[in-house]
Amino acid sequence: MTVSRSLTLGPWWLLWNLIGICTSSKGNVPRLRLSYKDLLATNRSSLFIGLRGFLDFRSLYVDEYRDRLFIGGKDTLYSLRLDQTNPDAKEIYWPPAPGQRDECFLNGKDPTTECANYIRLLHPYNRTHLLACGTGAFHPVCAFIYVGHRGEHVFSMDPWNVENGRGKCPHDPNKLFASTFIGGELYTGLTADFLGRDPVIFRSFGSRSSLRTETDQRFLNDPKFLAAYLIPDNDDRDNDKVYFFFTEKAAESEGKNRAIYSRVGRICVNDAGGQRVLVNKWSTFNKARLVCSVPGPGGIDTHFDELEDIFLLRTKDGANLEVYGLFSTISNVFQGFAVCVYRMADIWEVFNGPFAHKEGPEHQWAAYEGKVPYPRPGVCPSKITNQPRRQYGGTKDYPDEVLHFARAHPLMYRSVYPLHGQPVLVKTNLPYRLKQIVVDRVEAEDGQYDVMFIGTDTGLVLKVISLQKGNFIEAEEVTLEELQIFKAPTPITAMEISVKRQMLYIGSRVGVAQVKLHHCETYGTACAECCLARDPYCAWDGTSCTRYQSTSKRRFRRQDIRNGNPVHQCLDQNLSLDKLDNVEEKILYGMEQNSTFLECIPKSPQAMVHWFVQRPYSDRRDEVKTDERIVKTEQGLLFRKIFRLDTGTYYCKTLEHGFAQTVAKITLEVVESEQLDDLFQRENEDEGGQHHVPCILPAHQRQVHGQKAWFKDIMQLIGYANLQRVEEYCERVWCSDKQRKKNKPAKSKNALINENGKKGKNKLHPERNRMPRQATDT
Ligand SMILES: *[C@@H]1O[C@H](CO)[C@@H](O)[C@H](O)[C@H]1NC(C)=O
Ligand SMILES: *[C@@H]1O[C@H](CO)[C@@H](O)[C@H](O)[C@H]1NC(C)=O
Ligand SMILES: *[C@@H]1O[C@H](CO)[C@@H](O)[C@H](O)[C@H]1NC(C)=O
Ligand SMILES: CC(=O)N[C@H]1CO[C@H](CO)[C@@H](O)[C@@H]1O
Repeated sequence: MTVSRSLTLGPWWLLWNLIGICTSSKGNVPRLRLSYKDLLATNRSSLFIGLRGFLDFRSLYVDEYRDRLFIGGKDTLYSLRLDQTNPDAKEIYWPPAPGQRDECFLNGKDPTTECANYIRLLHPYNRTHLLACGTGAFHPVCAFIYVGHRGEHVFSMDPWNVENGRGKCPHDPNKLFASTFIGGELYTGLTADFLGRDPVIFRSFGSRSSLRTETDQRFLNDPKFLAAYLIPDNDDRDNDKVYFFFTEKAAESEGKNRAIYSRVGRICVNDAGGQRVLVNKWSTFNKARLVCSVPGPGGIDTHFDELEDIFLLRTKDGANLEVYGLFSTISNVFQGFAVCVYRMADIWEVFNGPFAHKEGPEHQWAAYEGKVPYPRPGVCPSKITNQPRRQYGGTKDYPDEVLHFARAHPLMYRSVYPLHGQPVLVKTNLPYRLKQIVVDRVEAEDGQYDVMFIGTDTGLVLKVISLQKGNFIEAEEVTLEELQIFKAPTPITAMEISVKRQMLYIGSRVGVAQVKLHHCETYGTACAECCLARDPYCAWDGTSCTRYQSTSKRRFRRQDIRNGNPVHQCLDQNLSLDKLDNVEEKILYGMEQNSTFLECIPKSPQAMVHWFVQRPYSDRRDEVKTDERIVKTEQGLLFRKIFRLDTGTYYCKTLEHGFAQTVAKITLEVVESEQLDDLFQRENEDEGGQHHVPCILPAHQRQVHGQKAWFKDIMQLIGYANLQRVEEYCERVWCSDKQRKKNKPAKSKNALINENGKKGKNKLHPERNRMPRQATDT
C-alpha cells in the first residue's frame, strides 16, 4: 500500500493555504448568535436536568412512535412525554448490584465518577419493552424496561430480572462505544473487559449463539468506535450488513509508528461463523480506510484522520444513503476539523475491490493479485452463493480456504474517498472542538440543502450550510446560527434529530435540551432580514419570516440561500428600506475632553459596519473618519476624547450582501466642561444659604449649550466614583420635591443611584426622561 499521500501535516505555508481557503473574510462567523437566555426566552430550547438538578447524562433514545424521550444517567433512567407541553418525567432508580460499588472502588476506580451504574445503552426491544444496559460499577448489566404501549405513560423495571451486560455495554462510563439493535439481536463495538484491552465487535441476544471478532490486531487495533448502522445492500435481506465506523492504529501506515486512521468495517447479519475455522467468530468482517483530506499543492494533502462522529443521512426514498463524517486532525501543531460526505455506493465499491496484502515483514502493502477463493470473503450467504452446484447456504458451509483467506485479509486495499474528493466543511483555529454532527436535508425554493448541526465541547451548536459554487474549491460555508445550548461550557456528547418533530435532542453531562431546528421569527420583521438570513428553513411569505414549506401554494415565498440577495428578492416587497432606516433615535451626552461610546451591535456579526455623521445645521451625512482618537470597535464607536465639534447625529449602518440598513441613530451632545463646573461651583457657593438659588432640577429647563441637560446624563458625566458629588447633586435635583413631600426624597434618591449604578456608563435607558419629568410635573 502506498503511503506517500498520507502525510498528516504539510509545511506551514501549506497550512496557511488551507486556512486561507476556509476562513475567507467573515465566513466563519455565525450570522446569528443566540445565548442560552435567548433560547429559553423564545421557547426555542427547553432543558431537562433530571429531578435532582444534575443528570450525569450518558444516553438517549428518541421514540418517535410512542412520542417519548428516554434518557440514561447515573443510576437513573427517565421517560419524558414529547406529545404535550408537560414532559411528566418518570424515573427509574437503578443502582449497581449490592457490593459492586465497593468492589469497583477496591479495584482502584473512582467512587464518584466511575463506580455507579451509568446507563449507556437504550434500544427499543419489542412493542412494550426497551433494552437498557449500564456499566454497573465496572460490572455491566442489562435489563428490559417496561414502557407500555403507545399512548400510555408507564415506566418500570423488574430489579430481579437483570442480566450480565458483558460485551453489550462497556465497563468504563466514559469510553466510546457503538451499538445497534436489529431483529432481536444487539451488535456492539466496544472493549469488553475491565482493563479495556479486549476490543471486539460482538453480537448478542436473540436465539443464535453470540459472535465476536477474532482477537488479533489485524482485525481491530486499539479501536475507538463511533457508530454502528444496519445498511442494506439491496432488497435481498440475505445481503444485509452492519457497518461500524471507528478509528484505530493503522498497521499499513509503515514508518509512522502510531498513525491513527478512520475506518468503515462491516459484517453480514446472517454471519454464523465458521465450522472448523473462525468458530463463533465473524467470517465476513472487512474494513477499509475512510479518507478525509484537503488537497494541497504538490500532491501533499492535509489529512483529518481522527473520526469524531458519524451521521447517516437517509433520504426519503431510502435509495441514496450518505454518510457524514466529522473528523479532526491529530496533529498538535494546529487544530482543525472537517466534515466529509461519503456515498454508500463508493463504500461498496471499495469493499468489492482488491484486498490489502502483505507478503512478509520485509514487503510493502499491496493489492492482492492472486486468486480470491469462492465465496469471496465478505460476501453474505444468499441465493447467489446457494446455487445448485455450489451450495453455501450459510457461513458454516464456507470452505476452510475462504475462512483462512478472510482471516488473513480483513483490510481492503483501496480507501474510501469523499464526495468531490474533499471536505464540505473545514474549520481551523476554533476556540472549541467539534464533537457531534446531525444533518437534515431541507427542501428550499432553489433546491435541496443539507443543514448541519454541529455540537462543540463548549455546549454550542452551530447550524451550518455548505454551498457549492461551480468550482468546488470555492465552496462557501455559511454558519447560520450559533446556539448556546447550555448555560456553562460543557461538552456535547449526544445529538439526535427528529425530522418529524423538527427538533434536536442534545445531551451533555448536565442534561438534555430539546431545541427547535428553526425559529424564523428570530431573523427579523422585514423581507430583507429574512432573505439575508439564508436559512433554508425560512422564507418571507409577504408579511413575515416563516417556515418554508415547499408544498405550500402561497405565492409570496422569498428566499435566496445561494446569494442571500435581498435586493433581488425583496424590492417589490414594502421591505421598507425606510422602515429600517427609521430606527429609534437616542440622545447621548458626553462631556468635553472625556471619552464616550456610541453603541451599535449589528444583529449579524457578518455585516460590515459603517458610521456616518450629520453635523448640526447640515443636511449632509459624512462617513466618520477614524483615527487614534475615534476608534471603530465590534460593539460601537469609541471616542477616546470628545470635542465640541463632534456634536452631531451618528448613524450606524450595516452592509451585508449589498443590503444597507441603519441599525442605530445616536445624537451626541457635547457638554462643555467649564459649563458643568460653573454650574456646580455656583451651587456650592450658595451652600449654607437658604436654597434661594434654584435646585438644578427645576433648572433642567435651563439651556446647557442649547439643549436640556437631563439629570441622569449629568450624573453619568460626573461618574459614580465620586458618590459624594452625586449625592450633592441628588439633593439639589430633588430638593423642590423634598420641600413638598418631606418623606419621599431619600427613597427616590437611592432608587435612582442603584438603578444607574447597575447599568453601563453612557447607556441610555428608556426611562431616561422619566425621572426629571416626575420631579417637574408634580
Ligand atoms: C413559551 O412557552 C410558555 C409555556 O408554553 C408560554 O407561556 C410562553 O408564552 C411562551 N413564550 C414565548 C415567547 O413564546
Ligand atoms: C417484550 O419483552 C419482554 C422481555 O423479554 C417480555 O417480558 C414481554 O412479554 C415482551 N412483550 C411483547 C409484547 O412481546
Ligand atoms: C407600504 O408600507 C406603507 C407604510 O407602512 C403603507 O402605507 C403602504 O400601503 C405599503 N405599501 C404596500 C404596497 O404594501
Ligand atoms: C467621568 C469622567 O471620566 N470624567 C472625567 C472627565 O474629564 C475630566 C478632565 O479630563 C476628568 O477630571 C474627569 O474625571
